Amino acid sequence: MNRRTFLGVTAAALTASAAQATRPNVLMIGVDDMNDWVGCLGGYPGVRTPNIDRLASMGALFNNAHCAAPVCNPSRTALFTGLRPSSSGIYDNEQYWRPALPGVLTLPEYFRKNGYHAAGAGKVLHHVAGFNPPDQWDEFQLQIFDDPWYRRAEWYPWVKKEPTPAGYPYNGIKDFQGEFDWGVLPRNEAEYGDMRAVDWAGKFLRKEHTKPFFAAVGLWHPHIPMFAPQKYFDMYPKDRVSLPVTPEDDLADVPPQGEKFAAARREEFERIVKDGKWRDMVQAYLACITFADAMVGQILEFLETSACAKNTIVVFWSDNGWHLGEKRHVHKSTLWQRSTHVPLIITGGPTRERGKARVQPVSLLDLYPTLVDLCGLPANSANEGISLRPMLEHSRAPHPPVVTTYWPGNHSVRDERWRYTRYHDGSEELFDEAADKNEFHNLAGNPKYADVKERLARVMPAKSVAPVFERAAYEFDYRTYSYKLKANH
Ligand SMILES: [Ca+2]
Repeated sequence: MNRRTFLGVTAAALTASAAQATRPNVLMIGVDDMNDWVGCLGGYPGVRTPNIDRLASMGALFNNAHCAAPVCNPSRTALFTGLRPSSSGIYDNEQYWRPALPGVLTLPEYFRKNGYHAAGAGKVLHHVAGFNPPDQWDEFQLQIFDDPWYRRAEWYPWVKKEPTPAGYPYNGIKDFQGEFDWGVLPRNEAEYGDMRAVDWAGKFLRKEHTKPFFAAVGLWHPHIPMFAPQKYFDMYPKDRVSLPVTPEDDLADVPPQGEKFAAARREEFERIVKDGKWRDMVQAYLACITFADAMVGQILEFLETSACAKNTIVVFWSDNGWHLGEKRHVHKSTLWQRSTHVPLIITGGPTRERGKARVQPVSLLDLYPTLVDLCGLPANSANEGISLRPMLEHSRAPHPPVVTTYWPGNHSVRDERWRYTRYHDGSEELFDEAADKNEFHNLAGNPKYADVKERLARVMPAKSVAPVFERAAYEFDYRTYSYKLKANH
């Protein structure tokens, strides 16, 4: 800068550009359907997640973190828009958020508007065409799937279709079609789809950056199909894999709506059990968690050996949890701990008391305002979460109870000790997580706990907006990324 230019610049502009130059970068690492079977969360003794555990030791582990909705699209939409499902009307996987929420700025859009470079790879927002508009990003590398034979052209137009391979389904369950498969693919570790997102992260982090960046790497694992290299299966010999505890009468005290959520994929669970494959499925899930952990480790190594190592906030999250037979259910989409409890770690920025777990409840909805706060950007008044900065600075800083919502009027609230759920018909569940972490005993009918229920009910959204149109209501053009509501809507 020559002297003439220098004199022409106001002090305020100089301060602003100096702030701009020193703003921290953000590196998000998202995983899919990873529940609390993570070493540092203690959900499954014997699980191997050394890299995620190391990340937790370097920053703040939120060990009571919950998704805003217990399934991919509404959870990720809430995280990236900062809006609750009950405010956005995005409750499930079939609902496009973009045409329903015109004018809403997602995290990458907000960071770009404030001078950041926004970049990503893999499954960040929901993975089906129409859910991740490219205009949010300066650069984005799409998800590369391990099962291209399953990916229909109208949902995944960028995927080159391949014939169904010999040996499919790899889990050996005859006629078990679709996405729910597991096993070892006949390929090297480096050839798995998620490794392309890892490669992307390496290239991106080693580049010279002229602007601060917001980068998001979305790993598919341990989402189904649960494919991983043999060595990860070998870490969990089948005879040492333990199954979840599932009492016969566990659903007896669950209201009909809860039972309905749990029954949505019951056929698949029963088929897996009938074929003697339950333990195999648990083994595959563990293998995929450790595979995901290894990929997280590689991304962290890229960061740590890059020029941006010191000035990058890392956020690690999973969009929702996963059932492996608890309450006779596989998949997610319930309002129990198995579906709502997720790993969440933040390092860098103002984080103190590193390695110390935060036990107060937090929501993935809090990430938007947290990152905006940590990077010194103006607050987005549309955000419905709360900045976690106080909890980063002080491990015992308080946080109000948090809500997970699945379809209108079904809310589940967590505080440090309790889970209180109220379904749309007024039916209820209350679990004492300190005494009953498996949520076997519904205490909602016990008058002794009326005050607990009343206190937790206060944070439930008073109203749930109607669900927005499902994607079948639109004609979506992938080339122009435009949505046209069909005539009959
Ligand atoms: Ca998910």
